[in-house]
Amino acid sequence: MTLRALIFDVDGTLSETEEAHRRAFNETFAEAGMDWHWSVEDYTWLLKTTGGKERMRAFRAHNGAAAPSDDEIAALHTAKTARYGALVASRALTLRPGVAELIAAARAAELKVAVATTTNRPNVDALCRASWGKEADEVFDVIAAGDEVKAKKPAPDVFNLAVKRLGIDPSEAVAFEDSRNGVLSAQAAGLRVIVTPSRYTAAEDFSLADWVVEDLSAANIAAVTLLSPLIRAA
Ligand code: XBP
Ligand code: MG
Repeated sequence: MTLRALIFDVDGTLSETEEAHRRAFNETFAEAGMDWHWSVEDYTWLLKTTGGKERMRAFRAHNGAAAPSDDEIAALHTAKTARYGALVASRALTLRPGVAELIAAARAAELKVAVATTTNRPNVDALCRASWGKEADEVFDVIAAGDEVKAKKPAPDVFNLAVKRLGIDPSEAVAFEDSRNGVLSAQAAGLRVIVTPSRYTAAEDFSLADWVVEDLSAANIAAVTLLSPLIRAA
């Protein structure tokens, strides 16, 4: 098997974005005059539902309420995306350790780099502009994001789409994730997965992951690379 591509999740993997998402949701709810406010505790369980619109629908169901309607949720989500984009543009976030270096090293080694994320494409664009000073399609060869697929993680659809756009076999790529839903999604698409747990996912069960490392710093990547043949032979 030849390694030809690295496929990255965005939220929690490239950057600790979820507090910015939570703030954008809460500011949007306040602006709309709603009594919704998501605490860190609320958001920890709400994150198990991937996708912003899906998450709002999950909260509506939790409240046993009929409002807001799906159309209102779609409009709230558009407003939330604008707020999140402005937050990211104000340089509220940084990339996690080793991310920029790993992507640069992959490019230098002529590996393809891709994104497979639940978040919407404008959020990927905003993070790339703020973190790399470049458009997302200059940083990544392939981007599969948000509503491009019908079923979000843990369904394999978004990783399947990234693999298809890369024109490779899933055995030729490795996925990088921070959540259990992401691991299930990548593995269902036939990918091996390296997990870097994030602030909101640290307590999740990663026993199914191929590797778990604290972050993507060079020492951790070197250890994964060095030890993988041994692990496989065992
Ligand atoms: C993280 C998510 C996203 C964001 C919100 O998924 O679940 O839904 O919290 O993004 P991943 P949107 O780590 O796979 O990117 O509001 O744009 O849906
Ligand atoms: Mg994630």
